[in-house]
Amino acid sequence: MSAVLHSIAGSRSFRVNWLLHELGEAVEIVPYQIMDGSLQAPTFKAMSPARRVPALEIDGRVLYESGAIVQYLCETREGHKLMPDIATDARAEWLQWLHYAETIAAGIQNLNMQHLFLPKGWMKSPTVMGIETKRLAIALKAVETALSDGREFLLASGFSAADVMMGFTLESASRYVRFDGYPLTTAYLRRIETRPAYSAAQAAEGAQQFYTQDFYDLPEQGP
Ligand SMILES: N[C@@H](CCC(=O)N[C@@H](CS)C(=O)NCC(=O)O)C(=O)O
Repeated sequence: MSAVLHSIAGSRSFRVNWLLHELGEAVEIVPYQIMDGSLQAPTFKAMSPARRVPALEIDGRVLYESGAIVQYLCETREGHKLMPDIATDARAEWLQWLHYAETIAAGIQNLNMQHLFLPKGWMKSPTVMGIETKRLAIALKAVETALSDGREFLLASGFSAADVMMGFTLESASRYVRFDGYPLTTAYLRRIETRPAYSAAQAAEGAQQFYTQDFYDLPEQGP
């Protein structure tokens, strides 16, 4: 039976979608939308207590935290090179990147709230937007620094599920932070986008649901 992925196109569920494609595992995608109330449906709430995507029905269980799902898939599937051996330096580094992707995603989420979802201008805070943009720019520097030794992916050993966790996250980050200052990260992003499983996952979920602009500038600060 194929896995069932509850998903919003262009959200963190892309990580799971992409990884399943990297693993060559069949997935049925159930689409939701961020603002139409579909995440509040009782059937979905029963699967995802925070009413967020991704939620994945797989192997007779439901999992609803993207990093945990990525690690679960790597640990339970065989014949791939997406996770280094346990108790190695590379595994420690892999785990750190897996979770660091959420540090970056949290910044994006805060900026999405300010720029995209707060419905009235008076609800938005230019101060919070400025601080969150700066914090995101700082968090992104860790990726640029890691790539500065010439490695092509987050781990020196090559492409792994850590890149899957980071991939969609960087694409969204580039809507808020100018990537001119991050040339290695820009090249890395282009590299991961050329993976066939990345394009196949994008085709499977359809157009992203969040952004109508390539870049969101900070609003003018008052007095
Ligand atoms: N840490 C969770 C975060 C999940 C999350 O916040 N998902 C967002 C989409 S990227 C969502 O469903 N948001 C809906 C909402 O906040 O109402 C994970 O990585 O799975």
